[in-house]
Amino acid sequence: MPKIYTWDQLFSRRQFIKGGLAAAAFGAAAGSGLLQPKPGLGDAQSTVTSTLSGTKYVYTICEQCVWRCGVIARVENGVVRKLEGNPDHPNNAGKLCPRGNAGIETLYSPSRVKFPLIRAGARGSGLWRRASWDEALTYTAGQMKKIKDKYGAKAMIFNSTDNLSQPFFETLLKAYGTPNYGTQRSLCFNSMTTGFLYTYGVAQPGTDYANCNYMIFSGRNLAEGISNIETQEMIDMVARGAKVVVLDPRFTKTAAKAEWLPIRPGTDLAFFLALINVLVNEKLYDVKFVSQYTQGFDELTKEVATYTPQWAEVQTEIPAGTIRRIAREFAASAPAAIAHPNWRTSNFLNSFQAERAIAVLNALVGNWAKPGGLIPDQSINTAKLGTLSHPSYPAAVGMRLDGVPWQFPMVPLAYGVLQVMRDNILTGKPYQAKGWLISRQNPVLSIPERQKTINAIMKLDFIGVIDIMANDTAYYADVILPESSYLERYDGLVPIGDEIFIRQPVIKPLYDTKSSLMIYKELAVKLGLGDFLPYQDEKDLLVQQLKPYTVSLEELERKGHYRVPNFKEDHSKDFAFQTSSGKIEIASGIMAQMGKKAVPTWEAPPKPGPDQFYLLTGKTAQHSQMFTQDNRWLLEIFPENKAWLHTTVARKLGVKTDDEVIIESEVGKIRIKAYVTEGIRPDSVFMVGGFGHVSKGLHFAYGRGASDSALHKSLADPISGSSALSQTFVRVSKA
Ligand SMILES: Nc1nc2c(c(=O)[nH]1)N[C@H]1C(S)=C(S)[C@@H](COP(=O)(O)OP(=O)(O)OC[C@H]3O[C@@H](n4cnc5c(=O)[nH]c(N)nc54)[C@H](O)[C@@H]3O)O[C@H]1N2
Ligand SMILES: Nc1nc2c(c(=O)[nH]1)N[C@H]1C(S)=C(S)[C@@H](COP(=O)(O)OP(=O)(O)OC[C@H]3O[C@@H](n4cnc5c(=O)[nH]c(N)nc54)[C@H](O)[C@@H]3O)O[C@H]1N2
Ligand code: SF4
Ligand SMILES: [Mo]
Repeated sequence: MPKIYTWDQLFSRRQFIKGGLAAAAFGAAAGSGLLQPKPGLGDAQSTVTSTLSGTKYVYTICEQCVWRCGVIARVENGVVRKLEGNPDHPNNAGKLCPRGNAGIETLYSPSRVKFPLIRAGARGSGLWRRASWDEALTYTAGQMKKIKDKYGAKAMIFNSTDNLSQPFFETLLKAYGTPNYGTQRSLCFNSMTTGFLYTYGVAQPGTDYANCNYMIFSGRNLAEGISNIETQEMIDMVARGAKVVVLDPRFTKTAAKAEWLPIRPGTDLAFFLALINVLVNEKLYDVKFVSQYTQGFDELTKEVATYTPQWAEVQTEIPAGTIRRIAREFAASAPAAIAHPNWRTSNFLNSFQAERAIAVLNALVGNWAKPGGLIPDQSINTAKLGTLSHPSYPAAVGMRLDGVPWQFPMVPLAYGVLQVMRDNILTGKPYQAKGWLISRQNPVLSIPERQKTINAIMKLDFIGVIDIMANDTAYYADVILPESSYLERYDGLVPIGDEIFIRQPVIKPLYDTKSSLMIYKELAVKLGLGDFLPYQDEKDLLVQQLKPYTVSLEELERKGHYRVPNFKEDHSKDFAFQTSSGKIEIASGIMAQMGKKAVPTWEAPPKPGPDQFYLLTGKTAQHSQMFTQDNRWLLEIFPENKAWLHTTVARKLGVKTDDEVIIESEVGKIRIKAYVTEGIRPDSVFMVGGFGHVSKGLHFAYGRGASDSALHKSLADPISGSSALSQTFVRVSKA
């Protein structure tokens, strides 16, 4: 009879300290206090001395979020002591954010899953038994085969969020033959990428901060929703005196560096339509650029005629005079002026229209491919890796459970609609899903209506999770395949511009864990699909990726990056817009074809009822997504989320900062501490997402703060599939 462990036994600190290697590492790096002062790199002399005494510096890539900054790890006698930013890396130019610095704690965390686990009690009961890798993979493959044989490959769903080895996960799911793949995109940027795709034929144009003199952000908080180098560039922009405007119902750290416009949630579209109205009426647009590169201007002129600044003032609560002034300032700075595409624009169902208006506004001032403007498709000018040849994929048979394209004909296939996929596990329509394999994603906390996600999991025959820790989704899994942390493993190589970067182990794995590259490979072998991932081990794969180049893997490991010689940028296609007309589509061909208004148009967002508030969500600089809330170093500087309430609202409720409040929506109810501030509109409540974990396997995060995903309604924009995370209205009362 195998020994059965509870989560407490598996992950208690006492248990952890008993483990030999782990104990050494824990004692050295994590210490007894919550936040051990981080060891400094030291001066040149001590560096030399310590090199003699077993110190090494290893180049690698951060994975405390999705941004992929360059890291130099200082390792002393097998213990990681310090992570520094790699000054030669274009994503961060030598700087790490708080989360990057705290990566050591991710490595040495007692919440790590240290060996494969198979569920030994009811789902979510927290009872597990240790399994060997062979047993865990055989079990996983067995379940997946059974589902495929009985119900077809389509009954198995694969999920993962952006990561370096994601292409190999995608290979596995295509080889398996399912049409069902869920990423985070519809919770994140679908309205932006779809809006820009349907205007420019480019989903994510870049932004030239270095030369830009006027930037408008709407719902983008770069100072806290960090994109490392972009955050640095934005700060540099402010420092050199360029103008930044921030539309946000909340006084963010970015707003503090800018002209802050506390816009009414959901009305950014009205603001941008009014800017377009002023540009058109006052002939402030780039006439030559518009006639040469765009189509649909006349239709736009008619549409925006009524979207005056006075009209927009009523919607947005931003004075008409301010709107008109900003339109004029923006045009005067053009083409070195950008209405930023933003990022997590999944705020309202009308966010797609807002993004289309933003895309069109940029086109009107002709900032495309100009200094200080939007930068065309950067993927063209990126070094190419060697590819692996494999058999052709089987046809993926069946309708997609996320409704693309049968319910969402305009959502690009690659983006999907994750929240609808989850809903259809529950409805069983158009067919019943039976299995879910999830890698590097935490849908229990990231998809709106948390309880629905848990119910969906309970309905399945099988759920397998690949994670480094006992996160919420893993807590409900039948099998956990533990990945080595990013400081212990290789991943696929990363080309950026003319350079190729490597993630490599800075120490050997502390536990019985594997890289996802090998987990996918070994799972593929057990499924009889080994030929699709044709590498023996990680190094073999990396050598194949480097095949087009003369550099050896050893040299890449030593230097951390490789610059492709004689790399020439290709700008010949900058103005070859991949739209149906070949032009920038102010009037979108695809919108017209689908019987919708082709130019950006006003869609009124719903408003909260009396005694209700908009519920806003977002990031804080000290945490990543649904992941770092267990990291003790980060908890030291941001211990829990609180509900932001405006002073007048708090007074009315009789609530002070740190008093508990009850927040209730149509779908859920939570209890959370209040944070009373002038920095939010009186009609809104804000919470940082990612807290309120349900997994008892998370030592430090369990029971901290509350999850707004328990309150969020599930919505999906019919055009982009975007999830509308600000379109939930709540009631607040004193607890
Ligand atoms: N530190 C840190 N950095 C991160 C991440 C992280 O988790 N932590 N995550 C990364 C990821 S995946 C993403 S997508 C980005 C997200 O980066 P951002 O999109 O910049 O950040 P968010 O905080 O998600 O949302 C920004 C703001 O939108 C505001 N908002 C809500 N509704 C509305 C509205 O209707 N109109 C307007 N104008 N504003 C509104 C919120 O108040 C919030 O301040 O950050 C990335 N960087
Ligand atoms: N309430 C609310 N909901 C949101 C948002 C919000 O602001 N508020 N933001 C939305 C946005 S913008 C996004 S992008 C999504 C993100 O939502 P998800 O993609 O679900 O969230 P992540 O936190 O990125 O999930 C990462 C998972 O990977 C695990 N992990 C971390 N490192 C590794 C590793 O090296 N290997 C493996 N295998 N696993 C690892 C973590 O433990 C965690 O379980 O959430 C969306 N949902
Ligand atoms: S932005 Fe911060 S957490 Fe993200 S990769 Fe860079 S250093 Fe790491
Ligand atoms: Mo995101």
